[in-house]
Amino acid sequence: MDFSLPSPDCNTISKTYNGQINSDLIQKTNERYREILPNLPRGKGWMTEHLVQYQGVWLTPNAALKGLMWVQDHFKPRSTDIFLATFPKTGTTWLKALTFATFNRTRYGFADHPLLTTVPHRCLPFLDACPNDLDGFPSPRLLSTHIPYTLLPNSMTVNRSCRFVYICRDPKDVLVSKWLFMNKLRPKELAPLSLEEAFELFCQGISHYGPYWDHVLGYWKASLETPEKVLFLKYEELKEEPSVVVKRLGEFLGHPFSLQEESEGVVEEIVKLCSFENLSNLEVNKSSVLKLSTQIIIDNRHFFRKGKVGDGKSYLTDEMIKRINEITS
Ligand code: PAP
Repeated sequence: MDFSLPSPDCNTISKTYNGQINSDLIQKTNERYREILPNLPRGKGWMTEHLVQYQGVWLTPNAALKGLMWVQDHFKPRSTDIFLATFPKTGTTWLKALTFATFNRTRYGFADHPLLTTVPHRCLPFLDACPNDLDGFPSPRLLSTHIPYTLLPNSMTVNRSCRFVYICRDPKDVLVSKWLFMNKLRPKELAPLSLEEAFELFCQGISHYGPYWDHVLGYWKASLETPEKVLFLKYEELKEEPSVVVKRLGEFLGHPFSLQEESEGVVEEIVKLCSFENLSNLEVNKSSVLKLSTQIIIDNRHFFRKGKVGDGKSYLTDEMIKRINEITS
């Protein structure tokens, strides 16, 4: 299996998909993008100068907006597709590792597992980056997305063809994790974002794929309506009882753990393999980089900071905590 992310450069929407998209259609999406961009509401960006608001969600004007339009216009889901859906900084890296390891557990041994030498982000292609070679992936495909449930095309949701694993996290921890991460990636020519600014933006919903609360609610409602299609997980529960959650994940993915696997400790092996302590100390995650596009290259180590529950509170004032809790309740 090829673990490399399929050419995710979104600078132009120029990729063909499954050989089914003709250039006229791509051209139309490009034209629509150029037409709408100047008129979209703008907000201050975290990693880029601005974010733009499109269909109620805040996106980077280049990669994320083009990615969403590409998905809405051109993505051809398969009924067997399984998506790992997340809001950034809620546990994507961890859940990618757990999902990949659970799904492929009969394929790879733990001693020479691909996750020992591959950053989890490379194991699940990122849909929003307009991958153009997904047809090479055998079914069922494991993919990832940050797109809010309500903005996904009907072919993925209304017809209920795809399955989604979603993870949410305490917004205080998401905000702080995101603020620290984004400032590391923020171009030198832009002044660092202060915590106060980041807090205001986050509360107003102006953050990648935000508002955060709308993102969570979209998947939460879908999980209530069709629990067999949307598995809704919490970072905090995963920290508390990883084995219980991994077993639920196995069932949802259609690969429940057998009694024999349980007695042989396979669940615990997966939890250990994907633990923060293990992943963050691997050479690949300490010293390699993830190239998301020609402009965006991220040190893998930035995906692993503390991996704790409640760390956000130590950065925020009492007033900030109160306000964010009020929005959440
Ligand atoms: P992404 O959106 O950039 O992919 P994502 O993986 O969703 O980021 O979130 C990163 C957070 O998950 C970090 O949290 P922190 O800043 O509060 O520390 C990161 O440390 C945490 N994380 C990464 N891997 C793991 C893991 N194996 N177990 C627990 N937490 C993890």
